[in-house]
Amino acid sequence: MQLDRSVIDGHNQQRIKEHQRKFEFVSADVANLDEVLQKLTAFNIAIPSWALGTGGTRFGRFSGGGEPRNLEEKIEDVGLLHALNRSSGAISLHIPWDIPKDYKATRELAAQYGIQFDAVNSNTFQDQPGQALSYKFGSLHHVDPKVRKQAVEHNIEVIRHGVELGSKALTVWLADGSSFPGQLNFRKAFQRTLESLQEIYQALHADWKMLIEYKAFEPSFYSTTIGDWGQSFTLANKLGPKAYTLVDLGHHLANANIEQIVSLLLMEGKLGGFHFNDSKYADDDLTAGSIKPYQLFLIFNELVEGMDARGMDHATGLGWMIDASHNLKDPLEDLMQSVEAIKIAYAQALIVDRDALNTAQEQNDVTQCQEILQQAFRTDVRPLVAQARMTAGGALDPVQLFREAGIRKTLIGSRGEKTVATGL
Ligand code: LRH
Ligand code: MN
Repeated sequence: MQLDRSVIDGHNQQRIKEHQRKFEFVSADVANLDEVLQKLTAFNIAIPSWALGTGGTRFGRFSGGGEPRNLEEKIEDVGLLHALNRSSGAISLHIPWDIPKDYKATRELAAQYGIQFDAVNSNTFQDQPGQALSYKFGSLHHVDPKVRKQAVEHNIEVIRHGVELGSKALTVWLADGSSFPGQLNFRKAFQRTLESLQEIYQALHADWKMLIEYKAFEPSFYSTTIGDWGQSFTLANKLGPKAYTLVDLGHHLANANIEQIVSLLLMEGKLGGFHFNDSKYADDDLTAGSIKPYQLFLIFNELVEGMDARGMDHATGLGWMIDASHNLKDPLEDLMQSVEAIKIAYAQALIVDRDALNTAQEQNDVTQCQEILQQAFRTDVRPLVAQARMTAGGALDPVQLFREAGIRKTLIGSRGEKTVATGL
């Protein structure tokens, strides 16, 4: 479904007065306004192909209507998001959930919507129909070299799909671990994982990255072989310059200081990208910024400081992706809220008075340090994000326009009430 330009213009026309009043108010105090708006306009977050339908838990799944039935409709939905917020210009595919039937047609459809292909994700955490060997006891760390070989070949096949689509990164997340003490030899499991990743690493093209995603637990409930940043960092260092860590915000133990982890991985040149979401308890995969917006701001505060220290381009220097699951909300509304929350946190980090903060830190003026950070966090930057979005051709209020235009109703009309999207 293509959104007509006039629909967005009409929506913005109704809101322009109120927007300009709020924009003038906040921008009056933003010293680096043009830089902030330029950076916000350039900042896009990739949409996970597996989160365009209703998610579920083991206790149930309450599907909404009009969900994408295939890869083509998933690309259309990301195109819709991008038309509304001009900040979702890429899709991250998960293989085998989204195997393209015709690479050329898939590339052309994506180009039609201005959508690129971000990292491709392998899947050795499920057994596929007709699969020779099971991943019940793991994949790259499995005791059986035949199972490891099967998993390595799958990852190499995923790279092949990515190359055909113009992707430049492979994300590897492994459910490999154990659920009972004694079940696993940790040394052998880690060494086998490293050797398997080394074989996959050899298949990477020169301009590709391998993003190693760590996770503390689930579905393994005693140990996870790549369970924290340290294990992912160690593997990335042993593998080589094309290997990096991937930080999924929901994959940490309670109260982990994620912004400090991000600061170190970035300083060491081994931070590859993010899976943004939020959580109260575990890997809840909730809307970004919906539970801990201050943490999201603090993470972007470290990113802006650390990326500037390395002279990295904010928009292209790291992999920016969402990884969420929508059990209750309309998937597209939830994704638009996540993109908005991420850009708000980024905008707040861009208006932090870095010189004043540096001076206060060097003087151990703890109170002043907090005052400076919270001045930025407590600034309502939404008009800045909206201004960047509008000048890029988007809607001033994407969620409201999605509703006003009755887009979900239209999708249900063309796809039906009971359609189910592949994914989690
Ligand atoms: C694992 C994870 C990983 C994906 C999966 C869909 O929890 O975060 O990134 O492969 O979700
Ligand atoms: Mn993830």
